[in-house]
Amino acid sequence: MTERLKPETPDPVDFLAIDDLLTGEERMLRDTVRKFVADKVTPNIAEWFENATFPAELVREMGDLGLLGMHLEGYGCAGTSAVAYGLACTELEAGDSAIRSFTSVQGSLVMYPIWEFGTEEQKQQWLPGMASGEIIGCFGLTEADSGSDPGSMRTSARLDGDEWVLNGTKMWITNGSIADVAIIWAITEGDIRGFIVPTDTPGFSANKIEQKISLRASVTSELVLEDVRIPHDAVLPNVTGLKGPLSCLNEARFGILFGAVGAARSCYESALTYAKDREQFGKPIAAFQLTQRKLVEMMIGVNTGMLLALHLGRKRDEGSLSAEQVSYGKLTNVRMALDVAREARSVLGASGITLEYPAIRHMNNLESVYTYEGTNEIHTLILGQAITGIAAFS
Ligand code: TGC
Ligand code: FAD
Repeated sequence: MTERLKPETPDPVDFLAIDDLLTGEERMLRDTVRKFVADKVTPNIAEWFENATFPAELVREMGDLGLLGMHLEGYGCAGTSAVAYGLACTELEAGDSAIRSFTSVQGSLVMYPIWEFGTEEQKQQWLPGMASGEIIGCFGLTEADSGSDPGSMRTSARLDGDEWVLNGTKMWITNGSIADVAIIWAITEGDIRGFIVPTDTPGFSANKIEQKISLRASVTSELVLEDVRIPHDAVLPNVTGLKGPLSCLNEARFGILFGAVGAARSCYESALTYAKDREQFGKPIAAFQLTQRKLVEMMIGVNTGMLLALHLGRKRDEGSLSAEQVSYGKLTNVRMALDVAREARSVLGASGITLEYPAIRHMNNLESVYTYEGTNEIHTLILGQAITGIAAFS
């Protein structure tokens, strides 16, 4: 312990110098995505949010940047590390949770099951077009009466000659009304199976859910399947049971635990800048102890959230990450991000209720992120089961 401490004050945002823990390649990718968000998302996101518009024109660009299915190998996918995928999610969600959501659904919930559980023909047919952004996918697991408990789903699939016939309704489906293809999870004789359903198949329809106050720049839909007939080889052959969709959720939850840090960082940066500029009682509001406490709590949240994400990402890259540890990250970082967003909103005062600043938009978005991909309560119970050995879901 003879080394002296560094005399420089740490960076106000990357206070723990977590950047130093990234490789040059990881920093380069992160900076590329950060620039994409700064150029294409940030200038327009308030308008998209206000008008409830998803920027479909960005999908091809995300494909060109290699962001779609980026952690998968082959079939036109970039084949990056898990950490690189996570860092991209952080930057995309700093722009808006809707943009990260799109990427999660496309890569982790639609491309991943085809890549992991599909035949070679299915991979060749769907993955390259999805990686480039020509084909958009959605993931139908949740139903109106089966949210946290997807095992109670009622959507059914039965074999009729050499065709599957699907019936049922899926609810709250991201990308539903803009998707070219849907992964539909349905009950067959006794077990849950996954099906690749082109959305122009007769009997398939999607209804956009209106009047959302959260994730307004993302499309969320109800999917209706009425005697939808698809070929017998449209089933994902290499998985049966709930572990099929739950394996996909592990992938997407991993992206979220990184993504939430981006939303939190955006809120913190905005509050910090504002607090240094805004004067009341003759001095910047950043000079008040109560404001400094808020800023410090936000900074700690962002930095510890990033450290946690990076730790879990490194574990994933070395093959030692468990699903329960993903739950730990999703629960902790989304809760942190929501706290940071609410605190940032308060620092911004009245200005904080407008879309001129990002805090209230992130705050509203994060209410969805808190609920989807396993609610805060479900992840608490997953952790409870992990430490006690007792399942308390029902
Ligand atoms: P349980 O009996 O515990 O397990 C059934 C089978 O699944 C296996 N399993 C897993 N496999 C892989 N990964 C995991 N994380 C797994 N968890 C469990 C398990 O081993 C078992 O396998 P087997 O071979 O014995 O059959 O299942 P359960 O019915 O008691 O439910 C457990 C529970 C509650 C944790 C699970 O159902 C759950 O996670 N519920 C939350 C549902 C959820 O997260 N839905 C998300 C829908 S998609 C979405 O929200 C997209 S948002 C997209 C965006 O815009 O970003
Ligand atoms: P419920 O399961 O009804 O839960 C309501 C409340 O009860 C929650 O607080 C919950 O934590 C609590 N609760 C439930 N069970 C328990 C328990 N055992 N113990 C204690 N508390 C419990 N789904 C998809 O399949 N694909 C998608 O693309 C998709 N995108 C989405 C996009 C958005 C914007 C939103 C909001 C949702 C999306 N979902 C999607 C659905 C999402 O996964 C579900 O909303 C989520 O799983 C929770 O289900 P639920 O809303 O039915 O709530």
